[in-house]
Amino acid sequence: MQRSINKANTPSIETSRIAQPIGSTLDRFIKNNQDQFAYASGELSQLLRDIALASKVVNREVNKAGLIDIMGAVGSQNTAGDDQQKLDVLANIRFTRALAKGGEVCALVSEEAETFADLNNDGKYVIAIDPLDGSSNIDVNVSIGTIFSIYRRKSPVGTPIQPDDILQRGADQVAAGYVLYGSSTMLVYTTGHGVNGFTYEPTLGEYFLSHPDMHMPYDGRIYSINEGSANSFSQPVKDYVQYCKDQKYTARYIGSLVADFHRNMLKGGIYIYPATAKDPQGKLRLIYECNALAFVAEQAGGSATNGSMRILDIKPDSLHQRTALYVGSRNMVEKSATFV
Ligand code: FDP
Repeated sequence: MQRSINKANTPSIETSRIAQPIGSTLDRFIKNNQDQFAYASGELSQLLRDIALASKVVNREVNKAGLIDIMGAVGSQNTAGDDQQKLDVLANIRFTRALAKGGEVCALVSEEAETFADLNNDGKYVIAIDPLDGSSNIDVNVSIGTIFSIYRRKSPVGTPIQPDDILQRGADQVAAGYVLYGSSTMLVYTTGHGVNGFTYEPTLGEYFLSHPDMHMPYDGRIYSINEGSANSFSQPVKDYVQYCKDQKYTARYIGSLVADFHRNMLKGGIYIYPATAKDPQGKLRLIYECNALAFVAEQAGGSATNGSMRILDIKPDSLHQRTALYVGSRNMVEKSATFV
């Protein structure tokens, strides 16, 4: 007997899930939104493309970790005195090379280098980058990330770079974002007009818009802090952590800032790296870690402070300056400030 097919309930191949468009490519998105930039001459767009390209190369290396000899320490230390991992060094080379080739960047500040790289006096932009954040997670296949901040230089184009070009407040960023090398690879960025997230499709070699106009939940129930260091927290920080427990919040700490931040972006939560006895100024770096995430957080409706002051208002006085960081859902960050 011939089975009757209810045509009305059978989706045609064009309307079925497999034929759905998967969102704009990053390239097209950047192009379509170029006129939002204050100085829309195309260089910032190219710079974002250079970052995306370098991140694809790093993604390839990260995915090969374990198969070829790129895991483990190099035997040297970075500016923080941390052991440099092979992938840290490799990521730094990839990003520096891509940004130097592009020609839009006059100076590059990186976690992996003592001083800034003087790239091209004709470049309009200064970039600060942590090429591979969460180094302690590299060898164990846990999510890691890249963090970047872009500033417009203050000194005239064509002249030597000045300290004021490098030591700008986070509020002066023209763009910032991060790449998360996780169960999928994502690039999330802002140019000061909201936040958009792109997921990498490795077989096509493209980022596609997967998380348009991201908003961080106003409140959340996740707190992320390394409680192993609790003995060296100040009493107010201990009190806030106790408050989180009293509220029956969930503790989640990956130990990769980008991954903890991204989860809180989607689900709501707070990430804290406070001042500790070991790191009285905090551990994280203002210029190439905290500023970018603070900018993204604020653009997504969240908040970021050092406990008492807005991160984006801090005027740095040195390249590798550290700060305490409280970042995440606005209501949680504001609540934490009533303790610390
Ligand atoms: P890592 O030292 O492994 O590079 O940015 C530094 C950072 O990781 C963050 O990604 C992470 O959140 C934090 O430090 C982890 O520090 P603790 O091990 O002290 O918790």
